[in-house]
Amino acid sequence: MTHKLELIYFKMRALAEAPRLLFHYTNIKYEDHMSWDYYDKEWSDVKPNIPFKQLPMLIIDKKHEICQSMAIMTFIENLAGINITEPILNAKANAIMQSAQELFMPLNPTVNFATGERFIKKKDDMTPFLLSRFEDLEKALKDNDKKFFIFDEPRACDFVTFHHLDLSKMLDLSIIKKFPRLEKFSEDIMSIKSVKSYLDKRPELIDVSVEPKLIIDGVPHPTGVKKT
Ligand SMILES: N[C@@H](CCC(=O)N[C@@H](CS)C(=O)NCC(=O)O)C(=O)O
Repeated sequence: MTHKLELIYFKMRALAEAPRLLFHYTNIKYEDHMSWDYYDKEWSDVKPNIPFKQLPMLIIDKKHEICQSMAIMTFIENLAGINITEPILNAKANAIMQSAQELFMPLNPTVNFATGERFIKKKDDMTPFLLSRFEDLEKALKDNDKKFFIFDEPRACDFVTFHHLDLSKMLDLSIIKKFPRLEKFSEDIMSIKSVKSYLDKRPELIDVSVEPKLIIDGVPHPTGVKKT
């Protein structure tokens, strides 16, 4: 059965990124909407009526509103029929996914919004945590001896991890450079044809740490939750 899938988010490269990557990888058609275009209202007016008052949210068949990016990832995996059914492997994949997802804060807000001295302070403060978590992720990859975290083909946990690793390059490129196995993992994800074609055409995030903007249809827009 084909569902109508509408992903609602903001102008930022953050929690909608892994769902978008997984949609492209699994070749599942979906629509991508900015909150203000979808609802024709400011986010502050929309927020109180969203099930968990935050985005991204996936609307299925104009009826089911699914918040929480990890729930969206699990749904896409199930829909594509690539969910990991073996209980132990499934648990390991979930542990990877949650451990990568914990990188969200403060990495994603810092790269998307922080500027000047605040950017530098936040970067310096989070670097020990990033180094420690990257070390754990690198070890998990090495221990498993597969191309990706669970199999030789990527699953939801791989795309969540990829997103945060990829964003860390805009915080401080030298961090991932300390982890050659994670760099190889990133390159392997980026070289998947359907993923590469998405990465090549997604809005570019520019002027990080100065005045972050996304280039949407050739026009630079400041990151944020407001229509520009
Ligand atoms: N745990 C949630 C976090 C969602 C979240 O933090 N969303 C932020 C954007 S990345 C948001 O909606 N910010 C606007 C607001 O809170 O009003 C998830 O994984 O989806």
